[in-house]
Amino acid sequence: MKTLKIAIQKSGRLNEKSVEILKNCGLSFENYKSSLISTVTNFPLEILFLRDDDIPEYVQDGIADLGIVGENVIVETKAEVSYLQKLGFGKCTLKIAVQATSNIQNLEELNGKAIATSYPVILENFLQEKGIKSDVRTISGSVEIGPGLGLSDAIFDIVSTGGTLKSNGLKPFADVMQSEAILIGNKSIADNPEVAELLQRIRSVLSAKS
Ligand code: PRT
Ligand code: ZN
Repeated sequence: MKTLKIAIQKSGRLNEKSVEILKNCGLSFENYKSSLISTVTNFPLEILFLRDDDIPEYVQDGIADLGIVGENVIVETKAEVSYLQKLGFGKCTLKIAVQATSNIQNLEELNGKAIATSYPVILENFLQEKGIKSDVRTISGSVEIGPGLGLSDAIFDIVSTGGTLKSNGLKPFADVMQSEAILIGNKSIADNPEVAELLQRIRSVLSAKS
């Protein structure tokens, strides 16, 4: 029997809930902060702890069979993977935001404007769909400070409570995408009986919760 591999986030917003759902499925494993791989002792499964950005490609390429990652990261990396199950945590909305004082009213007004983001693929898809041509500036983090410094007219980022936008003098302008953590699988694992067993256990954990 081949040992399956599942990739989850090593640390960050999805780590704790990813570990929790696997433990609630009855899987026994050590969860040392320092280890990158953990072997499940009562199921043919290994857990790989990775940066979330790497998870979709690892699953696409078959280095991991399964993964737990935010839908936004799957879309952004353009990875070709199967969506097996939404997991109900890590919920957020990706939004375009502008300065709280801005009097920008409609999407057309974003034409020719600079928008700073760490998610250029998702943003470009949205702008193209709406027929808007903006100057998309990709930066790796802290996009919220851009408008205040005059680096960009708007930002596109993940929002959950809205507190970060507010404390940086910004307000939401347009919702682009909803996201939550998703269990993904390599395209070729559909008929694997261990995957089916794990999926069934995950679904019963989720339905016991709701
Ligand atoms: O180290 P690694 O690369 O693995 O992690 P990371 O730092 O890239 O990601 P991490 O742990 O911050 O987020 C992992 C995933 O959690 C994201 O890809 C989303 O799918 C999901 N998620 C849910 C969020 C948020 N909520 C969230 N609020 N990801 C980020 N944020 C950030 C956002 O970027 C902004 O800076 O929180 C801030 C806004 O939060 P509010 O509550 O002030 O609106
Ligand atoms: Zn990341």
